[in-house]
Amino acid sequence: MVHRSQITTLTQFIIQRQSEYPHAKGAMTRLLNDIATAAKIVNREINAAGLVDILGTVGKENIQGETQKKLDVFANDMFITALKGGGECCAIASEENEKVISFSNEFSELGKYVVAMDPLDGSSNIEANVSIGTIFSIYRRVTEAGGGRQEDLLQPGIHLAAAGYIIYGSSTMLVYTTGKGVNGFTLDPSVGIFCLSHPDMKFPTHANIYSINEGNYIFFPEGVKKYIKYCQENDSETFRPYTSRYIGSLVADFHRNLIKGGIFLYPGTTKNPDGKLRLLYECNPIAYIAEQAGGKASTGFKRILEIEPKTLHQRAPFFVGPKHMVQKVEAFMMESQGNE
Ligand code: P6P
Repeated sequence: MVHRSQITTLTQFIIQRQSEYPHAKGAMTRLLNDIATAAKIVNREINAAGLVDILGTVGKENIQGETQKKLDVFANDMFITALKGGGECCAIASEENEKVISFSNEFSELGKYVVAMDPLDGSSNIEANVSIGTIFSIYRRVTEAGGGRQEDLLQPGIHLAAAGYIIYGSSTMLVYTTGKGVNGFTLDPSVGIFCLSHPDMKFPTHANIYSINEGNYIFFPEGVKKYIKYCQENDSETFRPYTSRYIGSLVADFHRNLIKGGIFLYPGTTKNPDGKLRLLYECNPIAYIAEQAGGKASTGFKRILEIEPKTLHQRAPFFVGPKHMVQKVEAFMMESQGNE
């Protein structure tokens, strides 16, 4: 933790880091600040949600067929408005929108970046006052002119320029990477400033948490079933039996595992072979952060960041956490391949 007297704000930190990128002209700095601004507004609404009529549903479904919460729509609108107004982003892929939102502005040069985002992940937990989050991926555009297009977003995670999440919890934090480590900033709500609180975040070597929805056990692949039993064996040398922790909100589960040391698993099942989590705006950004924090992220057979996306909302089986834990579940998956 950082002492209050040594406060580095997010803006100061991003600007300091900008100097490490010789060709940087400040666009990424401005883009990340645009995201932080929208996050503060969303945070205010979430904190007030229990008091005003912003809980509940808008009576519509999003393109995922999931009932849209008022806060889902509010968060989506806030991030789109901030990114469009900031001028550094030329297109957005959002969990809440079926197609790419493209910005074409004849008055000024268009932004060089595109953003894939889940504006409010885990929103089904809002009524239960469980921590929820925003997840974002930032790519450089690959098309030359005009508004951003789908091909600017359908890039593998290895091409990410930045990725991060905001967790709206007991405190609100913004955690991000631009490829040179992971840093966490805690919002001081009294002044509305994100302050560096978790510099250079890494998975702890002592890791003993596993996070999975065991209610789906009978639908899991053989390799996952074997891994769950491995987690439950009694072996003090490898800190087993592990502790089971699962809250059903990806950002909250991943953030806890990053801080305390643990693996998160959302496997494919016999019902949904590609699992539930979306590659572009859930798996890839979290995988990039995990790798930058010394961890690993896999489908059980393949590095998440090397998947070539074919569609905006495609899903992927997702195992993410400390390297040795992900390698262990991969070993069970390889060993059991073909036994299904
Ligand atoms: P399940 C929330 O709806 C979410 O997309 C992720 O935040 C979370 O990890 C997952 O779904 C939980 O899914 O099937 O365990 O309820």
